[in-house]
Amino acid sequence: MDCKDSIKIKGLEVYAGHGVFAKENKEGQMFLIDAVLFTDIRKAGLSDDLSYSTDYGEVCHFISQFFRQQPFFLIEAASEQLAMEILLAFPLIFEVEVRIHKPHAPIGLPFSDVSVEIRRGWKKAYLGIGSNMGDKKRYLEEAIGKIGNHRKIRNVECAEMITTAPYGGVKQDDFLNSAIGLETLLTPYELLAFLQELEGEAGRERLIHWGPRTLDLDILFYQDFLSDAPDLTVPHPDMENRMFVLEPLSQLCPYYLNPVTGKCVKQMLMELSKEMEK
Ligand code: A4P
Ligand code: MG
Repeated sequence: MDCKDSIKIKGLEVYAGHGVFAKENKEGQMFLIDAVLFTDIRKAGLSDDLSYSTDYGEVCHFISQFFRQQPFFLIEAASEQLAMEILLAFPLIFEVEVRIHKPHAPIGLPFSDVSVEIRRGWKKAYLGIGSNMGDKKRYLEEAIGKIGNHRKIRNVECAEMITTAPYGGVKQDDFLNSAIGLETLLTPYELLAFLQELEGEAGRERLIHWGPRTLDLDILFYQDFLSDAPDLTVPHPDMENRMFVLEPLSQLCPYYLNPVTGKCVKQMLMELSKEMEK
């Protein structure tokens, strides 16, 4: 989301028991909360209709209630959980900045304030999915179902499933492949860990590199995240050589740009098709 519109809440007072000391949990103290809600305001602005926006009064009550219901040791934890819950409860907010002030923290020195500030939001990601063992269609469908049921994943869309010849030189059965688009509150590494959990649940064994598998899930793109770490390389470094990736991906996001090469999915697909005709 490129939209820079926001609704700002400043200095919401909430009396709560967060802190590492038992006295803080028992007696409580005053916290001040600021929140910036990033949301597209255009439609509400033109129509003057609240149903196209998020009611900031409702958000304030939500924050106040959440903040009082469970004591955290750390304001870091309180901000993290609060940001997630706001994003889950108010779907039009695509990003949120939360700042928690603890001006009466028991520091034992004169000071005016201490605060923690974080920014969290929904990120767009695209995955490649494949199987070439057992009931391939069921493995794909089950994984897609589990991805859709994850609390921190929404708006899951799938390309058609296509049968593809094995790529990479290992003699093996044909694959069933597809691509998945989604929005997530998971970080790239949290998303990878979740996908590896799903591969494990499908009985995936890592015997031969590029060999047969019940389920393979790769992160192709994750918003503007770039990484060349061996345990997570994003964008997927070999995507432009893989018809079984580009074909389904081009159904979902033909004009999505690979931030490394500057080429969109459709262009990569056209170039690979030409290459293969030679
Ligand atoms: N890893 C690094 N980057 C990523 C990423 N972006 N997404 C690491 C997911 N994982 C990533 O993967 C090995 C390691 O890659 C993981 O530990 C992870 O931390 P793996 O799935 O355990 O092993 P692998 O699948 O043998 O290797 P790799 O490189 O993932 O293989 P690919 O690239 O998935 O290719 N032919 C057709 N027609 N259709 C296919 O789907 N798939 C492959 C496997 C070969 N030929 C195919 C197909
Ligand atoms: Mg893989």
